[in-house]
Amino acid sequence: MALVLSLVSRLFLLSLFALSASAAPSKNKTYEYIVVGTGPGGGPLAANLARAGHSVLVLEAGDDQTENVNVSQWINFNAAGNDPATRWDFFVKHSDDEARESRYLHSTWRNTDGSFYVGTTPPTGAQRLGIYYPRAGTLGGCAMHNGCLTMNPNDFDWDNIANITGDSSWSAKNMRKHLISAERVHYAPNSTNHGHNGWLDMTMLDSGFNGTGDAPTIMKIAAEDSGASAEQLATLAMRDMNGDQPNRDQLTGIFGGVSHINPNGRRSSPGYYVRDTVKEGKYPITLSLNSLATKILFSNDTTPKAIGVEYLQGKSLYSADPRYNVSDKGTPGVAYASKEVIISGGTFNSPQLLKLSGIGPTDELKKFNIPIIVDSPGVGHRVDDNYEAGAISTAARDVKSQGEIFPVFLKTSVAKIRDIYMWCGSFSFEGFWPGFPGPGYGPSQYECAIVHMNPRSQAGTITLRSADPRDVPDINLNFFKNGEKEDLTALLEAVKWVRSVLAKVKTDLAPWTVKHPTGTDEEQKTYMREQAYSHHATSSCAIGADGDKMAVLDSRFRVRGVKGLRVVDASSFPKVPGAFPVLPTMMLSEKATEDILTGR
Ligand SMILES: Cc1cc2nc3c(=O)[nH]c(=O)nc-3n(C[C@H](O)[C@H](O)[C@H](O)COP(=O)(O)OP(=O)(O)OC[C@H]3O[C@@H](n4cnc5c(N)ncnc54)[C@H](O)[C@@H]3O)c2cc1C
Ligand SMILES: *[C@@H]1O[C@H](CO)[C@@H](O)[C@H](O)[C@H]1NC(C)=O
Ligand SMILES: *[C@@H]1O[C@H](CO)[C@@H](O)[C@H](O)[C@H]1NC(C)=O
Ligand SMILES: *[C@@H]1O[C@H](CO)[C@@H](O)[C@H](O)[C@H]1NC(C)=O
Ligand SMILES: *[C@@H]1O[C@H](CO)[C@@H](O)[C@H](O)[C@H]1NC(C)=O
Ligand SMILES: *[C@@H]1O[C@H](CO)[C@@H](O)[C@H](O)[C@H]1NC(C)=O
Ligand SMILES: *[C@@H]1O[C@H](CO)[C@@H](O)[C@H](O)[C@H]1NC(C)=O
Ligand SMILES: CC(=O)N[C@H]1CO[C@H](CO)[C@@H](O)[C@@H]1O
Repeated sequence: MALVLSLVSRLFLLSLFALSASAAPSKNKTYEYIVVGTGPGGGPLAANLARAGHSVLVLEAGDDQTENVNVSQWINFNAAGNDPATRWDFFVKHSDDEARESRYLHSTWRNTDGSFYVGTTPPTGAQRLGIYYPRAGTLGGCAMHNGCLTMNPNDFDWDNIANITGDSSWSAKNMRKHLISAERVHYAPNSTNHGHNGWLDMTMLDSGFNGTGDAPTIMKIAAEDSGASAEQLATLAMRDMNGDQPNRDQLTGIFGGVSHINPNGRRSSPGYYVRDTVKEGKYPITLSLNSLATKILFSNDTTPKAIGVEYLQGKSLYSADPRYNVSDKGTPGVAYASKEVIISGGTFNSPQLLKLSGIGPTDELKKFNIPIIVDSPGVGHRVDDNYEAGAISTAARDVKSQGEIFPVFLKTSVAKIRDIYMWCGSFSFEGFWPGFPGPGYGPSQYECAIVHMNPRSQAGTITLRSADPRDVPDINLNFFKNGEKEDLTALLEAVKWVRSVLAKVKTDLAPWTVKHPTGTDEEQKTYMREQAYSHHATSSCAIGADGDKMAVLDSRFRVRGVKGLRVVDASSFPKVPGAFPVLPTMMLSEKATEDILTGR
């Protein structure tokens, strides 16, 4: 009886605590740290700081959908990506060339009745929105609806940050410890170069290499066509994508795909880490959901210090949210930080918030009468992204598959290190639009989805449309502005590699019918130049060298020109890291934790 009672009262206390821990911040309360955004950048950092005993207020614009099955069951990721409960709809341009934009096959338009039209011949009266670019405005950010694929980037990508900043803590060798601190690896149980006690479950996807479907046939040829032998397939298929093999940037061919999923198919992500840190009830963390940060507040010192954040409380207050209602204006709030404010709103929102708060290019801020705190021309500039393209065909019969995929790296003739990542299987993925990825090509479809890891153009811009924090910014990714020739050569080589593998398949899957891209080499390049897509935008508040006026941050994530303010998320990378940014962003969050806790 006593036991039961004490259990009941403990549960009661726990729930009371959890309630207060997740309630809205009281008026004008001061915390040591305020973190804006709970994605892969902000989420782990906020939880880590609280676990280290520091008081943290976390402002997250979205709500808690961690038990929505679209989100929690990884396999539902396409439904999650379309779920209005988590979705933020952005629309971007790939260039300033109107004619080129109008040839984008999945351009999205708003019909007069409010619904979407996707295509190139819109009904009369439809308003062009642009190229759909999904994000998630929810506890855990885009890691709550993404595909969960991870890649520790090429060593070059980390070493390059060390080189440009002169800060050796960014070396690939050192960054590995931040992978280890985050992960709980399930596919390498005894490995000493992986973590086993972290918050991030990591499993290896089944590629079907030893299954009864068509995967083994295709994979054996792929192994041979990438310089190995068919007999090595089992070893290659289990090869660790996130290992620390010597000279790994030169390793090409088939690898095992690693994902942030637990062994039962449940998504593992920063959203769960933050939620559980609050739930445990023993850390000084206050999670304020439905709270859209609108302005960073500064002291009037010669070098201004970030002292707090203004926000609006209410559901769906950001206009990218499909449930947005312009007449629901939210309740204003303010909170103060005695130590630091950390912005982790993601690549589109972090630069928007800096600009609204007076940090950005002077000319742009003046247009909107925003008082200038720091003239920082790099905010919202040099935005980077992976280029993606799908080499897609249909087979002569249905492909036997249970949805398995296998990853391949290539090093093309224009690169010094591996520059292409592909994942192959019976699916169709040709970009994003409302309702993606459908309708597809039926059960005979087969695709290698191509990711260009090191695009040479880095010229995207994110600019304010207005001074209204609920408005979305203008986004132009300026694809292929520089290095077009080399990047299209690399993409075409990847397509040709896929074609050559499929051409060697001698089973009744042959003959294959090419769907995209088709035609001569030049026609295929033109197709990819105009139809390439992306969903890994980074670098809009980038780290860079002292003396580089476009460097928004120093190597410790500190916003140049002010005190007490950092940006920690995908926007902080000087260049897009590898093929998949989610793991590098979580590693960056772990690194920022160390920098902050050690007073750097
Ligand atoms: C459909 C899809 C699939 C993807 N698949 C993969 C994949 O398989 N592998 C991979 O590596 N990457 C993938 N990505 C990309 C990856 O998820 C992102 O690069 C990553 O989540 C970026 O993390 P972040 O912390 O910078 O930003 P985000 O994840 O965007 O998080 C930002 C958070 O901040 C909140 N926020 C923004 N502004 C404010 C504000 N003003 N006030 C309060 N809160 C705010 C948002 O609600 C959000 O929760 C995918 C992305 C999408 C959209
Ligand atoms: C899952 O997402 C779809 C949209 O993709 C939505 O229609 C459905 O209601 C969502 N399911 C749940 C359980 O929220
Ligand atoms: C970093 O700098 C060293 C020394 O200049 C050079 O050898 C190396 O190639 C550079 N690495 C990267 C990734 O830029
Ligand atoms: C890991 O180590 C344990 C205990 O030493 C051993 O039983 C197990 O077989 C090892 N697993 C692998 C995959 O090597
Ligand atoms: C395929 O190989 C994996 C890894 O070695 C093993 O766990 C699995 O049981 C194998 N499956 C089949 C069908 O043989
Ligand atoms: C800074 O000065 C302005 C103008 O005098 C004032 O409105 C503002 O409250 C001051 N801010 C702080 C933090 O003292
Ligand atoms: C928007 O909110 C207003 C005020 O709360 C309400 O009257 C209106 O019906 C809402 N509009 C929609 C489309 O829900
Ligand atoms: C407007 C207001 O009351 N501001 C106060 C909020 O709390 C901080 C820290 O306690 C004070 O310094 C402000 O004056």
